[in-house]
Amino acid sequence: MKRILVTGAGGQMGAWLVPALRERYGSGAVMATDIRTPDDELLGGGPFQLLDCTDQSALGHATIRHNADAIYHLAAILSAVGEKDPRLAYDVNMGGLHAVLEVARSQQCAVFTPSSIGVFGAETPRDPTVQDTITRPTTMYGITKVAGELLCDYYHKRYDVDTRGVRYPGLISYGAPPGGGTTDWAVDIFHHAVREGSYTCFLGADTQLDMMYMPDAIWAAMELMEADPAKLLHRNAFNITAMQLSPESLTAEIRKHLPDFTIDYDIDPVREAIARTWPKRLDDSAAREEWGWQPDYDLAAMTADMIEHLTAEVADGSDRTENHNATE
Ligand code: NAD
Ligand code: AKB
Repeated sequence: MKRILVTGAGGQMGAWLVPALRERYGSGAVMATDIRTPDDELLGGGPFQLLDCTDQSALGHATIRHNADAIYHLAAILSAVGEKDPRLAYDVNMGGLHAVLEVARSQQCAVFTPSSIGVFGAETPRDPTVQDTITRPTTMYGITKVAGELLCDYYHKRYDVDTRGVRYPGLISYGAPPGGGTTDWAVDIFHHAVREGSYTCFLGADTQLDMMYMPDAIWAAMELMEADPAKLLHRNAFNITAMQLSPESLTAEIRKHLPDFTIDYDIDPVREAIARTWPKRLDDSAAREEWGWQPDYDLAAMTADMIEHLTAEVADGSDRTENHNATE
């Protein structure tokens, strides 16, 4: 029987991961925590505690009280917000992870930490980006993610903490809005397409990035944490991918459902510059070989599902579009 604590549970990923964990392990077995209180319905009921993940003492007490044997550490400052406030990104991303790993070491917890395509930089081959390649990012977010991968490796080798993680590409979902990343356009575009029929994009029309639909991202996190440890050679930093998108290719797919949808461009130089250092296409063969990763959703299936759900949300007035870390 697993007992799990989730940090940053009120964000884009937590809104999907917490209900999925609760369905698999039981509602009371999953303690959701965040520095802000999310909407009640977002996490589907079950225990919640306000918690700053950089506060190691509070995190330790919460872990002991909940008798947790695994921590899913989602709390982070994403790339675009991180470029606005690099100090905050460093403090939360490094301080939070260090606190989580120290608590995990003393309480014998397993740890899942998402890494990101943000670990790659201008010197990395972009198409494809193989598993073991140059990781010299140009953003504070990327720097904390590379350092985070190394820190997780260190705690595993030195203290035998069962640390695991994946490098997510941009994640697309309905439900909670995205938290201030370079890939947020691929979520925003759907909300605007369904509500207004038009979207002004902050990346260029042909700027291609690697992407994934949230149900696959959630499956990856849960499956990796259940995988046979003896087979995990790249335990803290598996490349995983599902699809490759540019604003113009996603627009073409959306128009199959909403033929009148229009897009124009008002390019944000900061996010465009970041995107041009990130992979166009990841090579995820290590994840496929070592723990059986494979995505369910391609571009067509993801687009159809997003539009169906957002159309229903707009009709019943429940769509959430407010980005809690909006960078504009
Ligand atoms: P998000 O910004 O939507 O959510 C992060 C959550 O962390 C927020 O609810 C925020 O309130 C919380 N938080 C911030 N500071 C905190 C603190 N000091 N203590 C506790 N909570 C704090 O991010 P997300 O999209 O849900 O990302 C989850 C993880 O996945 C992050 O590690 C992120 O780097 C990674 N990731 C996300 C994407 C993506 O496209 N969403 C892609 C790659 C990797
Ligand atoms: C961001 O754009 O910062 C995130 C990520 C890819 O890590 N979505």
